[in-house]
Parts: sequence; structure tokens; C-alpha cells
Amino acid sequence: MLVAITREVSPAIGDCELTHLERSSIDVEVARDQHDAYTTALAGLGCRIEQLPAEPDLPDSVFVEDVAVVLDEVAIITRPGAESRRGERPTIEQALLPYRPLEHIEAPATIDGGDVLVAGREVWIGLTSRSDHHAIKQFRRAVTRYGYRVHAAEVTGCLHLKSAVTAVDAETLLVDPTRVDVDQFSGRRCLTIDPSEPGAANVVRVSDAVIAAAAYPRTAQCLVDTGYEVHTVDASELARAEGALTCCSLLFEDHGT
Ligand code: CIR
Repeated sequence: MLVAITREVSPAIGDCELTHLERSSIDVEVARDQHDAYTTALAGLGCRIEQLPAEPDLPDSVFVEDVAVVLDEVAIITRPGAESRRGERPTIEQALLPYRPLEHIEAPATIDGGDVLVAGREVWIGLTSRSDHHAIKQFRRAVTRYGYRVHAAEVTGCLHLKSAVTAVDAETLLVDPTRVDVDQFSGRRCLTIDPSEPGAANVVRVSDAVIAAAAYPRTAQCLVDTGYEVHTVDASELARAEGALTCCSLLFEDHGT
């Protein structure tokens, strides 16, 4: 069974980190409603939701993806690039402990889970303001024994690698070619987003379906036309915190069920 670890929206989300966005006020209630719709979509696709309580002192803590990368064999606890986010780790570690052995990225390395794209046994890690070469080295050391190959990926103009590319199935990536060079992903089929929809590359793959943001209808239609089952959710308020869809969950198989 698929598990989705999520966390309620913090009442302090208005104090979130911002890198490429101007600050605008965030309506916490609207953000919570959107987050509820997101978890409902995950549950509707068969995920068991494990929702952690809100963290009033950790504004970005709804974006659980950045704190861990869960592979079939092991979970890597990251060292987030923003210092304000490092306190998010202990509760995520606790939540993952029943499911996977844990490895930790250690200082001075920094890495956000949003920069880690896993497709089969290939792992691409974006070199961004949040993730660095030290982390790539440590990550590679932790996962090579399981047969993963880890590559550094160049990405420009957005917060994370997965703002620019996500996997829609085992062989296929959805890519914004203005932010990442598609040639980095040779061997994969690459679908491109609609050029009028920057941000559309971040979708969540759940089994054979995809959850996409309602803000990007053209790209969603393109996925439908290509044969994907697409569910859309409105994540516009969470987007004001520079969060996308993948960042609101840690999705993995519970091998015990
Ligand atoms: C941050 O800057 O860390 C948060 N405001 C947004 C994090 C979004 N995470 C993600 O896309 N993986």
C-alpha cells in the first residue's frame, strides 16, 4: 500500500522562505482547504494518509518533501538549505522510522528533497541555492549500494529541480525546457509543458495517475491527450509560499502491507 506523509499547514505559513517570489499575504484557511483537497485526492488514489499536526513555529513545515527522500530501501533525511527549515526534521524522522532505515545528510552539505528527482534507479539532484555538491556526494555514498546512479543536474530560474521536471511514470518525465536542459535526461521520454505555463512541470505521480495543479490546464490536457489519468487540485494559495504539489507529501510503498 502507498503511504503519504503530510503535515497540516502551519499558522505561520505567511513567514515562509521565499526565493523567486515576491511576498504576498497568504490566507491560512484557504491554504488549509487546498491542502485538504490535496490529501483527499491522494486518498482517493489509494494512499493511506499519515498527517502530522501543524507546527506553529515552522512556517514551511507543510512542505514535507524537502526534509526526506524515501527510496524503497532507505530514507535519506536531508539537511535543508534554509536554516529556518532544519527544525522540521525530528518529527519527519519519527514518522519514517517504522518504514525505512534512515541515513542522514550531514553538515556542511545542504539539500532539499525538492531537488531530488528519482526515476527508477536514476537519481538527479539539482544544483540550486538549496542543494550542493557536498550533498550529492553524501547522497551517492548512501544509495550506490542499492544500485542507484546519482547525477548532478543544472537548473535555472526556479527554487528546485522538481519545479522544472517531475516523473509521470517510470520512463517519462514532464519537463520545462526553459529551466532544465532536456539532454541531461537522455534515455527517458520527455514531455514538455505548455510554454505559457511556467511551473506546470511539478505534478505528483500516484500509481498510474497524476495530480496536477489547476493553474495549468493546457499542460494537464496535454497529459490527458497523451493517455494519462489526470486529477487537478487548486494549490494557488500554497503556491504563494513557493510550494508546488510534490512538496506537500512524502509518498512511498509500505512494504509491510
Ligand atoms: C521554501 O522556500 O523552502 C518554501 N517556502 C517552499 C518549499 C517548496 N518545496 C518544494 O517545492 N519542494
